[in-house]
Amino acid sequence: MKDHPFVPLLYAEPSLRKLIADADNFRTKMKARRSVRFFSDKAVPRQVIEDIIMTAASAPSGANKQPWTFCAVSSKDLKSCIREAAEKEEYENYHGRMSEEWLKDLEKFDTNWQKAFLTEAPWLIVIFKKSYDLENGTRTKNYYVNESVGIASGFLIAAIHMAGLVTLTHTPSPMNFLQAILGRPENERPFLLLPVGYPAEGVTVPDLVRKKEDEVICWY
Ligand code: IYR
Repeated sequence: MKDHPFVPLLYAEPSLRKLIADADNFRTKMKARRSVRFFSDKAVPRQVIEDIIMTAASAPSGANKQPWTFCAVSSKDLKSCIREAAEKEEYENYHGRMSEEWLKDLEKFDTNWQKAFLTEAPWLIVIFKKSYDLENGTRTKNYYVNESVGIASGFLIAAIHMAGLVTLTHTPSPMNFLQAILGRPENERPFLLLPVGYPAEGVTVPDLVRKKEDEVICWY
């Protein structure tokens, strides 16, 4: 008799036909995902943001510690504070902290230090990673924190896309200001900042090429 209970897996085996069709359909849907830097200010219901976040929070994590907090920000004041602080850092990045090679690599995205999407998008989701947990003042360990939060971030981006919204993975650097502005505890460190909403009308995206099958897959 085990001390820790197991429950049956909720699983229905698809037919071979459905397996092939579903994998192909999902690939096609996900292929249409693009990072978007220009947002409409059209409102997105809080329930949709909650659903998207809870999809992310269903990700696997080291020892199931779920070492993440998702801050969902719709307050105009907080978004302005975040934009101001992010632009201050990005100004420094674009004017000396980033190497010539890095700036050259970014040319095709036409980015600069200005981050209007931080106030235009109806929601900002800020993902925090917990390098350790604090339970009643005592530190408890988390494991594979970067891997876990990275996987959850992927789930989040997929959920945003599948819901019909757009996002961008934004990483102003350094981004400790997010911890201060959002009043997060000392065990939480900012991981990613994602504006979420509808794309601005007529928005364009860079004409990027994704690697082909034989460039990313090695079959053995
Ligand atoms: N964080 C900066 C710079 C930047 C860096 C990378 I790597 C990108 O793929 C895009 C931008 C910015 O957000 O502009």
